[in-house]
Amino acid sequence: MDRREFLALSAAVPGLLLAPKILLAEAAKKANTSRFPRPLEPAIRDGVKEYRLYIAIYQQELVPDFSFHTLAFNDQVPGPEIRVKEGDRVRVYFKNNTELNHTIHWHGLYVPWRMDGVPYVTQMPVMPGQEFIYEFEARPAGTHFYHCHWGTLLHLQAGMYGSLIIEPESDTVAKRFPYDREYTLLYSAHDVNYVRNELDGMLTRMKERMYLMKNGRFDAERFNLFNSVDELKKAVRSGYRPPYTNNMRAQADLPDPNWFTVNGKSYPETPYLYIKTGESIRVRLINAGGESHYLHLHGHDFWLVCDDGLPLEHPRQMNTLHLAPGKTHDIIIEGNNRGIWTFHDHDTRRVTNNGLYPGGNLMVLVYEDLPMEERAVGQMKGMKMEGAGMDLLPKIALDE
Ligand SMILES: [Cu+2]
Repeated sequence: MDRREFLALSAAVPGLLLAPKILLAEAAKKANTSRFPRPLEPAIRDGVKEYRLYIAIYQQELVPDFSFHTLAFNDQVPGPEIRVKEGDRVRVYFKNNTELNHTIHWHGLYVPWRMDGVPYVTQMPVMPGQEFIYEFEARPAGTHFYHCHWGTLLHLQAGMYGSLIIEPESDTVAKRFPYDREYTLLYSAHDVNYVRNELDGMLTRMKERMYLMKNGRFDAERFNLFNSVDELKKAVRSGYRPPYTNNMRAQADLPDPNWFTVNGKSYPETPYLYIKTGESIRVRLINAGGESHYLHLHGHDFWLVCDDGLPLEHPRQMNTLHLAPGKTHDIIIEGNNRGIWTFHDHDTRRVTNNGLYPGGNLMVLVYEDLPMEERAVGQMKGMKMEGAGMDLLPKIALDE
């Protein structure tokens, strides 16, 4: 196959993924359920909901034929969804099956401080091979998430995040906006080169450290380990150079994300939001990454109903929502404008895959009741195009 043939094929095939007739096929709808976080089933012991989470190295495919190495809870990116009722007693057995340290932080929850998952502040890191048991009461109700709090700059974008939904005793959102179905969307941004280099470097240092420890030749200073600020200051006075002094070395590279995901996938693998005319859907938006997103829905205003899991006293309508890092927002979309509509970051850098548009967190809201005669461009009124039956949505030009 020459380049021309390849481009012709690559332009045609991903475009087909979004062709309306395929989007609306039963098989596509069924396959779409795998694009949302999988719920984790608890074991009930003495009235406590017990969950088992483990962390291991995993390979996540972002789009066809592009994978990167990640750290994943239970071999899933995002991690499995934990869904409990307000006030439930929750126990999580967390097993570390990697060569790196980790913890779990319960973002937005009122846990006892020793359960907060901040290494060296609330607990010792969960070291390779160790298990740590987290236990807390599920409060407050709402859309939350969990994530690793060790080496967060790396571990968070490397896949260590998952949704944690606490259902309220009385759902004020459902009372005011009765909804027919709901979806959870976790946003993230990844510098895959950074993740690869960092994971590589960390594993190498870890091996070296373990070797030196075993042979009694471990030097804490060489690994930048100090028991207190005073100890660090003393070392500096006697000639130790902290790694952040840039006069001695190049500045550390901060991640510069080049892949943007929703539920661990980039367009055209992102999930579809299915809706029907007259239905309302609730969408739980979680920003588990380090970038700000400006999410815009075409053809509709939606209702912003929750902020950080807390129901708003005065829900308001909008079509573009700022989802800052660490935020969760719940929105209600009312099915009142039949069609196929894009829902995407209006910061257009984030609808690219390694710099190529379209990609990233581009998604589609799909009306299941779109009539057959409206499904192909060539049959739309007032539009003259060659080749009847062309796709409604842009094809992917991989070399643009
Ligand atoms: Cu971690």
